[in-house]
Amino acid sequence: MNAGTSDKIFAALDTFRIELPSWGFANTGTRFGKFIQPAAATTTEEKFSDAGQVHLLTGVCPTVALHVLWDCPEGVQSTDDIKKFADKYGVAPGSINPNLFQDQEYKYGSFGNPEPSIRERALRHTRDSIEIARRLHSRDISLWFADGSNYPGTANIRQRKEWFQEALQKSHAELSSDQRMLVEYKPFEPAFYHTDIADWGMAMLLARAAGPQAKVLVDTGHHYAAQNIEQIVAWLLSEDMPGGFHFNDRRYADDDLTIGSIDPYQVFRIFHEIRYFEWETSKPADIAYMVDQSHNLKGKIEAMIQTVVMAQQLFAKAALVDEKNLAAAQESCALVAAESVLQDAFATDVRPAIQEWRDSKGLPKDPMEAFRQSGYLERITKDRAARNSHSITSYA
Ligand code: RM4
Ligand code: MN
Ligand code: MN
Repeated sequence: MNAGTSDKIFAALDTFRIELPSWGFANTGTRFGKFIQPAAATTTEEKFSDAGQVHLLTGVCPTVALHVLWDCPEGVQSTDDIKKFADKYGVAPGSINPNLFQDQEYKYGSFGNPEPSIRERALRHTRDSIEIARRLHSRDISLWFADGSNYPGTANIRQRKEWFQEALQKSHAELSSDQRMLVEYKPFEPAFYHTDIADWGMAMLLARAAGPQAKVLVDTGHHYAAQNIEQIVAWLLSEDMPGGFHFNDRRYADDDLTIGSIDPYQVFRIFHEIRYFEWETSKPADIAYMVDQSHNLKGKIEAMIQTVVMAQQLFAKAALVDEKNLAAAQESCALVAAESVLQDAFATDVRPAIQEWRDSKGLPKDPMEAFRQSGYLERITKDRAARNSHSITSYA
């Protein structure tokens, strides 16, 4: 590898940060069963401790996303504790995720519920979440809705769109000037006939209607199979609308598998579209990279380290795309040449350069090995096993 190539990788890695989800460290499962891991985190403090460990070894995960219902049991009052955990474990609170899907009241929806008092309750929870974010100096409030219906004719789709618009506008009005609201979409699950915010176009229209600080969040698992996600990203970039990513991989539905485990080329293509936009416009894209994965069978901390390492590799590969050559090849319709620019970058083994980069930052060259050597897993397994054997809760 020549010096120019490793310089490009170093420069790219210097800018790359990815947020960990608190819920990725907790016990989880499928609708058929929960598999309890003795080392799983059951408290917010333990989630901070585990996220802190991943950041300590990788150096690129300074923030942890919080789910309000699962991580802030006392609501706004929980923020004092959370600040303490952040100081103690060396990771700051990141995006704040209101929970508008779990309470019994939300059986028929939250912002889209026909009952005004439930829409009001959902708005109150969103307001509280914005206040939590303000107290924690978190910039992003990340909104995902389970709202939808299971059978044709059972919901007034247009009316619900109006309700969503109204509630999102009211939520936007609560934001401080430095905060953002991210609107996530998902085509199905838990609703199986219609989902109120089913795709990027719906999310974008609603975000636009809500106000200038509202942007779209792309969860890579929230598309129909075969959807061209990087095209969505390119369109959002050209509309100044991407706000963040929830990364995970999938084979069938919203599988929440490890990034790059099924289709690493897709993640590379997404990163490439973002970098190509930055190269062409000389503007940094203001996008938060976040992980949204829950690992049922893999060890949770190992899975997160594996995720971060893979994300860095794919980002570094995307940094090797020769934009000038690509633009020229596109311009002259040199199809094979253009495609090869991407393929050459993707085929480069960036791992040695990434190891050097870690070394230059005083980080372990191999974070997974360092984790296995650290004794952390043995320690938490001992501390947590007894409690976990009685616990069957997921996420929280
Ligand atoms: C949803 C969506 C949200 C996440 C929840 C747990 O499918 O991806 O972002 O907060 O799952
Ligand atoms: Mn998500
Ligand atoms: Mn999801």
